[in-house]
Amino acid sequence: MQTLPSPSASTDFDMDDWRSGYCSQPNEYAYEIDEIEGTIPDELTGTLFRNGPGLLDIAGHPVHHPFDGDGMITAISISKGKAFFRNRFVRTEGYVKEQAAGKPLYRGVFGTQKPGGPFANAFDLRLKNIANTNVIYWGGKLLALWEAAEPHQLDPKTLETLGLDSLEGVLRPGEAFSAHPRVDPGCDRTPRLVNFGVKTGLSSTITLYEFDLKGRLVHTHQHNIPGFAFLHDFAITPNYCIFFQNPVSFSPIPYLAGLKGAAECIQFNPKQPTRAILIPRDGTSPIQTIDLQPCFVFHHANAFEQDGKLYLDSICYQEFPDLKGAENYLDADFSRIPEGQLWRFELDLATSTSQAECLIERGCEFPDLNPEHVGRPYRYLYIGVAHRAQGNAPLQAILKRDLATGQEEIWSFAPRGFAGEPIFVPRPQANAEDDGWVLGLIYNAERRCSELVILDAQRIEQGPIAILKLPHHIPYGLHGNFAQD
Ligand code: 3ON
Ligand code: FE
Repeated sequence: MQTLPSPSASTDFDMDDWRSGYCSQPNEYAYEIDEIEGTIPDELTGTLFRNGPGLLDIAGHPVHHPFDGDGMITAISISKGKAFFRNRFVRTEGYVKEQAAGKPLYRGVFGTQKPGGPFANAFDLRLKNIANTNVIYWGGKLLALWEAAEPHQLDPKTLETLGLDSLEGVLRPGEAFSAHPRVDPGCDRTPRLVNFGVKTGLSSTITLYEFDLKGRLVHTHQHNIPGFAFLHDFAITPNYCIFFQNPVSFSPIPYLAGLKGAAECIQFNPKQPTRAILIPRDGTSPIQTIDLQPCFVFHHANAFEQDGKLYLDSICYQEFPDLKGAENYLDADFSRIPEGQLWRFELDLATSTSQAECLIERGCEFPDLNPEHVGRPYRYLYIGVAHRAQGNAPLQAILKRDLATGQEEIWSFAPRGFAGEPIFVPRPQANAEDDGWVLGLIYNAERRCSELVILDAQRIEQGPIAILKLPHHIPYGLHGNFAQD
C-alpha cells in the first residue's frame, strides 16, 4: 500500500495548484497521444467520452461557479494500444452567441450574471442550456446532457454539434431531461436507458422515460409530488426508480431581482427529513415515500432489492454544500463546506422505515461500478476521494471499496494530482465483477496538464498501468462514459 502522509492541510495539496485546474481551455484539439508511460492493455478498446465546463470565463468575464461553465466534450479513443484525443465545445445557442458577442448574454443557474448589475439581470429568467454535465452514447447517438433542458446531439467521431435533440419528439422544446440516465442491463439482457426530467415549482412533476437500444421510447409515466424537488440524480432497481427529495426550499426573490442565480436561492432545512420517493417502474402501482435523516444528496452510487428490502448507496452531505458566502469559488474555504460521504440506506418497504450506515467517511464523490450490476446486488464500488482521511478537500485519489468485506484500496495522486470521476470498464468476457480497468482523467498541477490514467481494477494499489500524458489541461470535469467498441 502507498504510504499516505498524515492528514494536514499543507501536505495533501496547495491551493494554487488546485485553482490552476480551473483555467479555461479555449482550444480544440485532435491528435494521437504520443506520450504514454506504461502500456495500454490490448483488450481495452472504445472511447472515453467526458463532459464538463471547458470555459470558466465568458470573453474574460469569470463565471460565478464552475457549474455555469460552457460544456466541452473530451473523447479519447483507444484501440490496439494507441489513443486518439479530441475535445470540442458543444455549440449551444448560448455559447455561439456569447462567443460572437464577446460578452456574457445570459445568466447562469449558479450565479453568473450579465454585466450591468441587478438592473441588467432582473426578470431575465431564460435558461442557458450549457450542455456541460454528462455525455452518453445511446441509440446510435452521442448526447451532451444538462438537467434543466433537452440534450444536444453530437457527431460521435468529430464531436461536431448537430443540434438540440428531442429524442424523436419525446421532449418538448426546453423540456428537462436529467444528466443522470441509468442503463438497466436487463434481466433478459436487453438493456434499457432509464431517465427522468423534473419540472419544479410549489409541487414538482417527475416524468420517467425508458428507451430501448435503438433509442425508441418504450415506456413513460408522470408523477406529481408535493413541494419543491431538486433532483440531480436517481437510482434504479428492476422494479423501482428511487429519488431523494432533499430537505430544501426555494426562495426565488433574489433570483427574480437579478441578485442571485436560481441555485443560490436554495435553502437547506436541517429540521426536515430527506424523503425517499419510490416510483414503481410499471407506472401504475402506487408511489411510496419513506422519511430519512436530513442530508443533501446529488449522487447515488447504486440501488438493489434483496429479501424484501431496498438498499440504496448515496453520497450524503450534512447540508447543501454551497460556497458559504465566499465571493469567489476559487477562494472556497474547504474546511467550512461539508464533505460528501457514502451512506447505505436500508429501506423496509413493508413498514416504510429505514436504517442508515456510513460506509465511507473520507470525503468522496463521483461513484461508479460494473455496468452489469446497475440496479442489482454488487460488491465493488469505485469513487473519487480526498487524500486525507477526514474533512473536506479536493478529490485527489481513487478508492475501490469491497462492500462485502469493507476492504478498501486507494491510489492517490496527491500532492499535485487532482482526480475526478473514475470510470470502470469491464474486460471483454470478464467473469469477475472487478475484472477490468478504472479510467480517470487526472489534472497534474506540476505540469499544468491532464493525464488519462488506467488502473487494473483488481490491483488498484499497484498504481496506473498506463498514463497517457496530454500536452495541455482539461479543466476539472463532471461526468462521462466509456463506449466499448
Ligand atoms: O428551480 C430549479 C432550481 C435549479 C437549481 C430550476 C432549475 C431546474 C433550473 C435548477 C437547475 C439545476 C441545474 C442546472 C443543475 C446543474 C448541476 C450541475 C451542472 C452539476 C452538479 C454537480 C454536483 C456535484 C456534487 C459535483 C461535485 C464536484 C466536485 C466534488 C469537484 O469537482
Ligand atoms: Fe452529477
